[in-house]
Amino acid sequence: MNQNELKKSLSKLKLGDIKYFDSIGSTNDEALAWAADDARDLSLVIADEQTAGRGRLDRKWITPKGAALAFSLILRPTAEEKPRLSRTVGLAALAVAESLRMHELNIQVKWPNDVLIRGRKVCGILVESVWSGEDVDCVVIGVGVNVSKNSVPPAEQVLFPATSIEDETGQETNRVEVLHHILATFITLRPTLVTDEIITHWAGLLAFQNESVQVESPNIPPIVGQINGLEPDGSLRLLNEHGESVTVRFGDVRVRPLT
Ligand code: BT5
Repeated sequence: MNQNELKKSLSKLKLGDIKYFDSIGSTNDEALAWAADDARDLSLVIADEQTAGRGRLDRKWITPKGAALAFSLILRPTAEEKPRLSRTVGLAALAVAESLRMHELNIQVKWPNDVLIRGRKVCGILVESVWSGEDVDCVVIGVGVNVSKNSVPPAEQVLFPATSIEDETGQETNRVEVLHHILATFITLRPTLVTDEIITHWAGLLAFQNESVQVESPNIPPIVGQINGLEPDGSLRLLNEHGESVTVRFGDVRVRPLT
C-alpha cells in the first residue's frame, strides 16, 4: 500500500484528498486536526500501521504493519444530515458489513460500533466530531478492519473474540480492494442517513436480536434485556424482564450476550 496505489485505485470514487502514512499514531488524531483545518468532505487519512490506535474511552486498537485497514474518513455534513449524525456509526458499520457480504459470510453489526463475522469482531468503528460552538462542523469516522491473519490480536488482548477476513474466507485478500468496496458502499448508502431506511437496514443486521444481553456502562448498574430493535436516532431498544421497553443511548456502552 502506498499513496500512488491508493490514489489510482480510488480515483473513480468522489473522495476529497487522501493522506497516506506508512506509520502513524492514530489516523483519527490526524483526521481530527485536518478536519479542524481545511479538509474537504470525504477526505481520507489512511495508514499501514498505527502505533497508538484508539477505541472508545481510549481503549487500544491494534493495527500491525501490512495486515489491516486503518483509516479515517472526514465527513462535512450537510444541513440536512446534521440532525441525523447519531446514525453515522450505523452508516459506517453498514458500509463495512455490506461490502463483506459479497463473500457470503455471516455478517452482523454488534451495536453500537462493531462488525462481526460468525460472531467474532472483524471491524471496530470510532466516530468523533469537530465542533464549531454548538454546531458539528465535521465528523471523523475511524474504521479498523482486520484483513490478514496476523492482524488479529492475541486472545488475551481483546475483550471480545476477534477474527480477520482471511481467517473467515481462507483466501488471500487485497486490502486496497476491500477499502475501495467499503468506501464505494459508504458513498452509495450515505443518502439513507436522512431516511428511516437506514434504521430498518441496521436493525436487520443487528447481532443478538431477540436474545438476552447485558449492557454495561461506567457508573450505572448493568441492564439486562432482550434486544428489540433500534430507535429512530440509532439508540438500542431492549425489553427488560418486566416486558418494558428500555432505551440504551450511545456512549461508552458494552453489549454482552448472556449465554
Ligand atoms: C472500537 O473501540 O472498536 C473502535 C476501533 C476503531 C479503530 C479505528 S482504526 C482507524 C481509526 N484510528 C484510530 O485510532 N481508531 C480508529 P471499542 O469498542 O472501544 O473496542 C476496543 C477493544 O477492541 C479493545 O479494548 C480490544 O479489546 C479490542 N481490539 C483491539 N484491537 C483489535 C483488533 N485489531 N481486532 C479486534 N479487536 C480489537
